[in-house]
Amino acid sequence: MKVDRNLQLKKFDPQIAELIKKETNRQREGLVMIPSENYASEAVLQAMGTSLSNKYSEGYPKKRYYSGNEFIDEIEQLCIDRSKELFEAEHANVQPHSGSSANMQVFMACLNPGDKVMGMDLSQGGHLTHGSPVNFSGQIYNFIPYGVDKETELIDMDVVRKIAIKEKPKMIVTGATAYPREFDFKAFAKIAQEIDAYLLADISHFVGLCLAGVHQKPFPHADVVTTTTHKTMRGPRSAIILCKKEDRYQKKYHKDSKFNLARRIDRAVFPGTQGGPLDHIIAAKAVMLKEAMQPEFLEYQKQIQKNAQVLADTLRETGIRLVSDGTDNHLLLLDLRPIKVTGSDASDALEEAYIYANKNSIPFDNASPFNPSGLRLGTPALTSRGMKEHEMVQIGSWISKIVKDPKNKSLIKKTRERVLELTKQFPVYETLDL
Ligand code: DSN
Repeated sequence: MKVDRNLQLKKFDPQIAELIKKETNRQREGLVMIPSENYASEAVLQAMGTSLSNKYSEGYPKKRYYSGNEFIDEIEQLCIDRSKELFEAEHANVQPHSGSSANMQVFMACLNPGDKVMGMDLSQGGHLTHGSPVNFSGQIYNFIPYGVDKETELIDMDVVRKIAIKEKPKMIVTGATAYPREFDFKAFAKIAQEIDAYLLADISHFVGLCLAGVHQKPFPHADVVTTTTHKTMRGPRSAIILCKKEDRYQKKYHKDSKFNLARRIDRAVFPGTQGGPLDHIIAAKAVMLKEAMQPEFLEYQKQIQKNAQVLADTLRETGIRLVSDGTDNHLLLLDLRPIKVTGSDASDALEEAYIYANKNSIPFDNASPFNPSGLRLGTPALTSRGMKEHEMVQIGSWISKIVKDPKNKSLIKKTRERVLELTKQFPVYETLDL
């Protein structure tokens, strides 16, 4: 039975209601393969569209600046408790609005402006907030980049160690947005501890794989962990910070502070960089965490990885070069230089066939970031729809044909028809009349 959740919206603002419907249909009909996108469950969507959006609750549970927070306190506390349990963390702050905010808050809690930090270069797979010069991170802090080896396209931990010993940063940031391999948190922690540096693991992309034990868990190695909640977690657009309670370098770097690491993180979130938390989003994060505690979540994460590997095999067999020759996680980075196609041309042609991927720089790319030489593909959203190895072989072959021949309109049209047939067999948001 369809539930018309948008009756009032349709009556009052049919223009916006219609556009929301069109966007939902686009997501239903197409193959969402941008690795940072996913389908939040209907339960998560429902928690977001609620009266909780009306409330102000600056502060933390039982310590608010506004009255009327009896139920909000319970919701935020549930979200905190579930986060700590799931991530095996000593402390959790569930108020950050986004991954970028979360990283900013961690830097503020641990560093001073001008401090040295090591992060993965954006052009080699890192995130904007890992020190890009156009981002606050690269402007406020002195970021020293590390990247991948030119031959293997993998992070070389000996090189990371050499840079760390030479530069002596106060923090090392691990994690990336376009690195198809696993991060060795234990090895990063060993290096960080050699030079008395904090280790921040930004696990936003592959968080689900860590929780499922498919990838190394960041605790106890990292001091602080940040994650977004909408990628492999399938939650709302938001983030969480997890950390140890005590600061192993309190005496060295924060001897004048009466606050431990957990308290400094909380203060950096509120009042440091945010005002009122988004209580409807915190409720949705709590729902997401409950979903992640179910056995199906582990199976889902394992399937994301299996699907990525089959997609990689299929593309490789059809002559497409993959950065690092494969994947360990949920994403693949295609090097389009050998087939003389640009990332934009490939992504535009795929979009016409209702296959959504994103153009992306590849390591040592000479092309501009606006028209880079790579294409990034991911499997989380397809896996949420129930697609498995069989579908990945099919989809891989469609993608391969289109990226090799992006101007072939009849191929694109034929593929679009097949995409529509396939997505009908794997419906999403069936019961919602969005
Ligand atoms: N913009 C996100 C991504 O697409 O990977 C990272 O924040």
